[in-house]
Amino acid sequence: SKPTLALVGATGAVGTVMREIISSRADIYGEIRLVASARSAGKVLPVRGEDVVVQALAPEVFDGVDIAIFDVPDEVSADWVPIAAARGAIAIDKSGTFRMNPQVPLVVPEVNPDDARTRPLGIVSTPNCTTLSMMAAMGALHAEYGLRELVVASYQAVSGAGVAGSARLYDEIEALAGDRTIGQTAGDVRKALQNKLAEESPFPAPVAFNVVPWAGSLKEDGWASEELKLRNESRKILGIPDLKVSATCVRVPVITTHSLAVHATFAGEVTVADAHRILNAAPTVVVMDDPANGVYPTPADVVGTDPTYVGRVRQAIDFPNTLDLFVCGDNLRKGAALNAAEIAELIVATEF
Ligand code: 11C
Repeated sequence: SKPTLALVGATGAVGTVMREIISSRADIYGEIRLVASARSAGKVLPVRGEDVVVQALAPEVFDGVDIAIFDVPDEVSADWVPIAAARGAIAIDKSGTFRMNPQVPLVVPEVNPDDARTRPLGIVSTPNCTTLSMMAAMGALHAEYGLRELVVASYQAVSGAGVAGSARLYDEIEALAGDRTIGQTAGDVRKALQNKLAEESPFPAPVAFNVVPWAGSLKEDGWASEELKLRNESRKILGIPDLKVSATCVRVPVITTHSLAVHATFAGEVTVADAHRILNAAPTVVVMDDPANGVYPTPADVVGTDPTYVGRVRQAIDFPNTLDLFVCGDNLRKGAALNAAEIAELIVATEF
């Protein structure tokens, strides 16, 4: 019989996209349960064209569940993912809680599908959306060239911070719209927002008319958690424990779709033509790279779609083994819901 699926965090930014994705892909599930915090319990939400009543998170909701996809804050996953696994569900977790646990595989189906088979804790983790946004492309290039170093700058969309992140950018733009004097004096955007918006921002600085060199929480030596996740998760997914990685994560006024400027160094010399060939052969990567005709990926042009887009591929002038490229990926789709759905599909196809 078809497996029973539970979507935990069904009402959040990713949960909403998850319901859409599950509804539009092959119908491989029997029952689908929607689960959320007690606050959202009782809501009726559509999935696969049916209205489903959201259940409050409780141990019993996992009884009879084969696969539980979690998209909830780290601390909620820490408590509830083991409960789901103990009740017999295969838990696919989007939080940061278990990703670096050596007993938990961290899976991108295009890159390391076989890792999903070994799950001593009954848990599979899905990576951070910033890491994921470049992984299909980097995995393909690594398989051919042997990746040695990554230097990355991210341009992260506000929906990476959830529904509150998107709401904040819309609110800020609305609050500042029409004022053609704004953005010309130090601190004027911040001051105007303090006067006009009562709610506290999820971001440490204005994100409208601005870029913010910060994403995540403060870690040692001044690193932001997102920058360390990019390093640690890339190493684990690609299976290169000593991969050299350095990242700077930046929040930009984009609603959805993360972008990354990547400086990737390989074991030997690389060419743009060869990189195009490798990337074109990767089924989930789309190459948009014709700058003479204004063709390169931008978040506004690719948001809401599934592939990883790559453009601006250049052989670094002073580094013969290095490619510079620009990658865009929808942080709610491949960056989150889609990758989790693909892991579930992989497990169902091979084990059910
Ligand atoms: C952001 N990438 O854009 C983050 C959100 O480890 O899954 C996801 C954090 C994570 O803010």
